Amino acid sequence: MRKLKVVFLERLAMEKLGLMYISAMVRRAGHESQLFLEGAEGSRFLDRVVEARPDVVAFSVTTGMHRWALEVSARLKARMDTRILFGGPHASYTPEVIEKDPVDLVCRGEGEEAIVGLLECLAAGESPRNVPNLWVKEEGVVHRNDVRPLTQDLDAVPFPDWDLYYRYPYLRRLRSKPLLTGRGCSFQCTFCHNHLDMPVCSGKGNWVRKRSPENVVAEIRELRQRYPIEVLNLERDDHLTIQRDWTFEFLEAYARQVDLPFVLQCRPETIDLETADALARARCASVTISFETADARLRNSLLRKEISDEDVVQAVTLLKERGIFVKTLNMIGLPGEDLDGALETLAFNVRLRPQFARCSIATPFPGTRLFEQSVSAGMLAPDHSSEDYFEDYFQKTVLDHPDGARLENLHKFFSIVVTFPWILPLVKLLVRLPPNPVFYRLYLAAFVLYGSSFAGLSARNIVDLIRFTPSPLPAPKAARRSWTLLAVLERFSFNFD
Ligand code: B12
Ligand code: SF4
Repeated sequence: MRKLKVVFLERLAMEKLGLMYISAMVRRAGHESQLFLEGAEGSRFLDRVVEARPDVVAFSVTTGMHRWALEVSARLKARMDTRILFGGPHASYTPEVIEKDPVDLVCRGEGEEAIVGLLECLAAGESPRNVPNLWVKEEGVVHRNDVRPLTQDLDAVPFPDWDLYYRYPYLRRLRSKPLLTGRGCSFQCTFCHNHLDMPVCSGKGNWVRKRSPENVVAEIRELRQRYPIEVLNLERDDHLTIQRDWTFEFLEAYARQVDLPFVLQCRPETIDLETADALARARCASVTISFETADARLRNSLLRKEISDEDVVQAVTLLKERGIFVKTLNMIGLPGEDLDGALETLAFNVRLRPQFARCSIATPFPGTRLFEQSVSAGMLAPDHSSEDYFEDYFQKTVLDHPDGARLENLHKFFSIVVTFPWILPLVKLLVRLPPNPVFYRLYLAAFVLYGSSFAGLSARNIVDLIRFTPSPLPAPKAARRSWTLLAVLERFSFNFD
């Protein structure tokens, strides 16, 4: 069999587990894989790729960031003959991206089996046009394949190929490492990827899947043997505590076999007395809960969160009583929400007093129900293009919002006001000014402060992250390097002894 080489390209200065899983499969199938991070490679980024002579250049794309991938692909294709493969959320929900010039292949849904199928065909000199999950463009014709059954036994998937990312020393030495205990969430929130994935995978097996606690613990052991790690990041699971029996079994195994603080993300109604106690026993350092908005009507009819105020208050109280830090996730600028509504969400957070209140600007991604709802509300053009999205949801609203500018400004001050509520009267005046780089910098500074105080980031970690973070695409000058840095700091936003 001919040995092939897959080169993954990334803009983010941090790990994507999806790519690590795929890389592990590439290697298991006897092929080579390598990753180049734009920020770390600097001006030699593209030269390094060309020198690596890849058979396939692969990207994991989100909506907005895909423009960077398109641009890099076009520049690469001008310099070498290679195949360009897009996978990840934007490829799954907007596979039509294959119509863009430089893209040859798109993977919808899970990529592990698809990439192996692709490499098998290429190694045998055959066309991959029938490989499930792939859309394949050959001589201008797009071959669209169905999605294969979902991987049901996650224990059978090899552990992520950590070296893909941790060959970069600045990532290896970061104190927290991520891990996934499962895939999928059964709720149908209108802004989230889950309700998009479910129909694509309908009839293909259970969407919500969990690894066995033993398999997770085995991965933690191996991670600890190979890399420095002080906190385990379980925040990448959409909803860690989704299955009650599994949760207790896992926390019990964790408390018995792993002595490491960890952070997670889950729905608030799953935190009752018993769960909170089990979390504390297992050394849980922080729990992230998202209720998005204080307006229960918007939360439960527009967003379909199915979460009550009481659920939130109970979870926050129980966790804080046990010394577990609480982080909330909020969204402002929803269709139907004005500045007063957003201020209510802020006030709710002030009452809850979480250790950190993260806020994003509501962004309806293509395909989501929230996108349709925004179109119906007359706030988004039905043909709003993927090309019009920012790389992140920390900058501007994509909605035609009457309160847009003031909401964008409030977003910049949200976390700061929750920590220092006495500045609210001043902020109410400031939000009337036009959005500007100073506010953005303040927002960034709050994250850095938060990141370094709650995350235990060393000064070196912070310098590294800023250094290796590339600038965003169309962004205000002041936002240079900010967005990824925010994401990175967010990634390390945990507390530990
Ligand atoms: C952890 C996380 C992050 C982390 C790490 C990023 C990452 N993608 O790993 C951080 C904090 C950096 C982050 C940032 C952002 N995120 Co995020 N994030 C997630 C989250 C919760 C988990 C990702 C994960 O590990 N999934 C588990 C792995 C196994 O699945 P996967 O990544 O999808 O990969 C599988 C397949 O997609 C496929 N695949 C993926 N990549 C590739 C590549 C190839 C070549 C192939 C063949 C297959 C393939 O195979 C993988 C294995 O089966 C997801 C929601 C989710 N559960 O997926 C949101 C999610 C990906 N994020 C989202 C968003 C919006 C963002 C931000 C824009 C937010 C912001 N900061 O403003 C940024 C964009 C960052 C970027 N440029 O990619 C959206 C994307 C929506 C969209 N239409 O693009 C999601 C889907 C959440 C949502 N709103 O529904 N995120
Ligand atoms: S509960 Fe969370 S992960 Fe589940 S669908 Fe809603 S937003 Fe997505």
